[in-house]
Amino acid sequence: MRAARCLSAVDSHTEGMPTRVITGGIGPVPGRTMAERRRHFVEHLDALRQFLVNEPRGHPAMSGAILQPPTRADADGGVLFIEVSGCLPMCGHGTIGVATVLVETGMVEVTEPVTTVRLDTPAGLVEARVEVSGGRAERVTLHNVASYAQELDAVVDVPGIGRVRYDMAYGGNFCAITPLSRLGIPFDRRHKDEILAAGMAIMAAVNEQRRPEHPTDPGIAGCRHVQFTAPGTPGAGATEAGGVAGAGPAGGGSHARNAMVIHPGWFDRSLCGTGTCARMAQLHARGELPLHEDFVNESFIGTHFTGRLVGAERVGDRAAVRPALTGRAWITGMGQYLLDPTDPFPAGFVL
Ligand code: PYC
Repeated sequence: MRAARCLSAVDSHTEGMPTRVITGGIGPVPGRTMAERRRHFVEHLDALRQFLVNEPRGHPAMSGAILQPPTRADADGGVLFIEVSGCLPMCGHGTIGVATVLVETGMVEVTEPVTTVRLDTPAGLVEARVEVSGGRAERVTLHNVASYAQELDAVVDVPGIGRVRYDMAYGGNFCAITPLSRLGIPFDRRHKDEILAAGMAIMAAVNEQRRPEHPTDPGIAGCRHVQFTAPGTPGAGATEAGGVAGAGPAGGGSHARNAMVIHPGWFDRSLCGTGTCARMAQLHARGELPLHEDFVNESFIGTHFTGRLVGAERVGDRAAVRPALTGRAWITGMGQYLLDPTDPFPAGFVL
C-alpha cells in the first residue's frame, strides 16, 4: 500500500445527511480567524475538499467537517465545513454530526446528562449541547449564529419559469425560500428532477439579479440554497407555520416540510440546519413564528429537526433572532482515506 496522503475520519449521518468528520491528517490551516482559514482553504487547499467529497471516496451529496484548533479563547474547537457545493461558512447538520463524533469518540471531556461543546466556525461561534446517556449522544441542540430575513417578497425573472416570488433569509448560509405550490409542482420525490431543475434555475436568477450579501461579513455572499416549502404532514393538525401542539416526531406530524436544493444540484437529505434556521427567521419576520415556540421541520426523506427562536438581537442594522435546533446523528464508520501516488484522480471526479 502506498499513500501520498492519509486522512483519518469518523463518518456519521445527521437525520440522513452525511458528515465525514476529519480527525487527523490536515494540520492547522493558516488564518487568524476561522473566516480567514476558510478563505485560505478555498484559495489554496480546495483539492483536499474535492478528494474527500467527490467520487470515488464521496458521492454527489457528500458533506464533511475538518476539525481545527480554535482561533478564539471561548471555543473548545474549530471546524471548516466542506460540501460538494464548496466550503460553507456554517453547516447545521454538520455541527450536529461533529458534536456527536466528539462526544462518542471521547475527543472532548464528556459529562452526563449534557456535554456542551463551543465551536469556532467561519460564520461565528456556535454552541452544541449534547444530551448524553450511557456514553451515547442521544440528541444535539445547536445554538446557531444570529439569523435574519434579508428580503421578503423579492421577485426574480427565471428563464423557463417566469417571475418567482421568494423570501431571502440567512441562518449561517443564505437561503431563498418559496412554497413549492407556487411552481405547481407536487411535494413528491417522484418529481425530484423537476424540483431540482427549478431550484437551480431560481438560484442562478437570484445570484444574477439580487445576490445577497451579509451586512457585517463581506466573506459571506451569494445564494447556494433554495428551500421549497410545503405544509407540514397531518397527524397533529399541522399547518405551514408554527404554533401546533404535539407536532413532530412524537406527535407524528410537522409544522412544515422542505425540499432543499443546494448548489451545484443536489438535495439535502436532512432538513438543512442553516436552512431551517433561515426558515425560522423568515417566519418570525412574517409574524408567523414567535420566540420560544417549537417549529418542527420535516425533510424530503421524512426526518425531523425541531427548532425554536431563543432570543432577539441584531446583525448590523437588521433585526435578527437567535435560533436553536435539535437533531440526532449516528456514527456510520471510521476510516482512513488514502491517495495512492499513481491514482489518476487525486481530487476525485464529478460525473
Ligand atoms: O445543515 O446547514 C446545513 C447544511 C448545509 C449544506 C448541507 N447541509
